[in-house]
Formats: sequence, structure tokens, C-alpha cells
Amino acid sequence: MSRVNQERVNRVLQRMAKDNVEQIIITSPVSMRYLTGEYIDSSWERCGALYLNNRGNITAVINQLQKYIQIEGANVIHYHDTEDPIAILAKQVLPGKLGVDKQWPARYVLHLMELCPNNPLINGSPYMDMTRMVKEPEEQEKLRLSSAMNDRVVAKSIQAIQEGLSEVDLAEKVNEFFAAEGAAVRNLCLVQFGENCAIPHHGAAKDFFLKPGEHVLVDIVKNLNGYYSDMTRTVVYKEATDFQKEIYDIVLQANLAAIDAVKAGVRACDVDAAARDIITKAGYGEYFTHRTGHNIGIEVHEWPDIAATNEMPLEAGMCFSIEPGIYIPGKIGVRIEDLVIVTENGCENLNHYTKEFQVIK
Ligand SMILES: [Mn+2]
Repeated sequence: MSRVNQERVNRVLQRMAKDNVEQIIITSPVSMRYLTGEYIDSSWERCGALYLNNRGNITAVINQLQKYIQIEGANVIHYHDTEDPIAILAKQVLPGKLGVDKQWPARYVLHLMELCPNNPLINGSPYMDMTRMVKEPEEQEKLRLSSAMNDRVVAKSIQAIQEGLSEVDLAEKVNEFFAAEGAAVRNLCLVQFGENCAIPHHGAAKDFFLKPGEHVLVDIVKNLNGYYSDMTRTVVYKEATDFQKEIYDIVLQANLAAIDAVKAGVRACDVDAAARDIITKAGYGEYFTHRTGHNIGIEVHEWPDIAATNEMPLEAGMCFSIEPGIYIPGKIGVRIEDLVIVTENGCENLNHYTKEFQVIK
């Protein structure tokens, strides 16, 4: 039987106390697992929820399909499909503000509003997200191991590049390399050649074959022991132009400058600016079409973003990506992505595979 992680619950409650919020309903399955060790299904079709308040009530409302789940330290209520899980939750609710999860479907939120008309509902997710944001030492170790595996797989994938491969062929090889590492679950990795690299989320195509002079971009995400890695490298096949080298160098300088800017207390927007300023000054600002990074951990994209609009100071223990890119439609796309963990004096880069400009022969 799993057990409530009381230390994590206390950190969520402390974050809530600062805003005088006494109670919260969490419905993100990964957040519920972070607090209880159990993956509680929660979807549009069937509600799963964890209610917490500052008087020690920890109640999990779980559909009977998961009757096997028991959690030490929590009051577990299993409901049948003919019962109303929102009515069960409403019975727990105290007077006053009630935090609800940002991803809870409206059908549940609206029903809860009917049952608890005097409780002002607020977005409760920041309390959970800010708790998850600062990684514990054991979590940091899992993130390191996950990225170390990604480093090895990216190295093998770049070695496997050869003429005539399609994007899907290379993506299949990436999956084989992960399987050889013992990571059984297949992943959608981004493998892009040539002008496709200019479409940041272009998925691998069966009928796009590698030709000399083209870029190869691999953006690889993988979960190991519950913690994600996420890394991008861009190389050139056979022969490179001066333009390809120029764009690569700008993106590399942006990646290095942002990593250099990371330190506890520095604002997230200043890390974004460190990367963006270099690309803008080089004349390619309009082609850096996304934020510089995202936090990562038990989900690939966690809150918050490393973006121009985020003025929050970084905290030691945060883990996020630094992934500037330049994408000129129809022409060229380069992105270089590493994961870093924030420390008091700077950061630790979790990715060690080379970022030097590479022409693969
Ligand atoms: Mn990423």
C-alpha cells in the first residue's frame, strides 16, 4: 500500500497559507501521484480527485474501477458509476475559498459550483505547481540519470545517420537505442531533416529522405523512473554551407548565454532575454518563435515557462530546458536544447553530448 507523502503535502499547505487558502481539490493524475504514490485516474469521463485542507483532511475520491487503491494517511472513498463523486467532494468542503485544479473539466467545476454556491473558487494549481517545481535531491538524481540515458541515445542516433534514411527510419532507430537501454515504452521523438527543421513540432515523415547538405534535428524526450529528459541537437549531413554554420553559431551562443545567466534569484525573463538578445542582435529575432524553455520533471512540460513574461525569480532545485532556436520557413531550422538544474551559484547542465558544430560524414 502506498502512503501520503506528508512532507510534500505540508509544502503545498504552506504555499496555500501564504494566500489564506485553506482547502484545495487536486485532479491532475501526476500531481495526485506525487502526493500519494498512486496513479488515480481522472478524466472527462470519470472523476478522480484529492481534497486537502489545513485541518488534516486528506480525502481521495476514486472510481470503483480502481477499487484496489488504498492510501495510508488518506481517507479513500470509492464510488460507483451510479454515484455522484462531486457530491462526495462537496461534503468535505469547508466554508471559504476553494482551490481547484486548472485542468479539471468544466462539467465537474460547474456541478461543484451548484453544490457549493457560497465557496469562491480559485485556481489552486499554483500551490501544487510551485511545490513540484523545486526538485528534492532524490528527484534531481533521477533527472540526472534520465538525461544521462538521453545523452547516450542521442550519441548513438547521430552516429546512425546515413544517406537515404527517412525521418521515420531514424526515429525508429532512436526507439531501438532506448529499448537497448531497457526503456521499453516507445516515444514520439522529433526527427527532422532539411527544411522540416524549420517547423518546430514537425513529426517524423515516412517519405522524407536524408540528402547531403541537409540538417538533421533530433529532439528527444524520454521518461526514466518517472522523470523526463528532453534534449535537442542539430547537425549537418556530409557538407555544410557558411550560412548553416552562421545560424548554428548564433543559436549556440544564445544557448550558452542563457545557461550562463541561470542562478537562484535571477528572474526567468532575464534568462529568456539572455538567449533572445543574441538572436535579435544577429538579426534573426523574428525567427525565434517560442519561449526559451519550460520546467520539466514528472511531466515533460511543467510550470512555469522560461519566457519574457515570467518575472519570477528562479529557485535552487528548479529543472528546466534552455532551447533557443532559429526557424526560417522553407530554408533552415536549428535548435539546441539542454536541461539545467538551478543552484545557488549558477546551474548544473544535465546534458553532456557535444554542442560543437558537427558535419556528419
Ligand atoms: Mn523541450
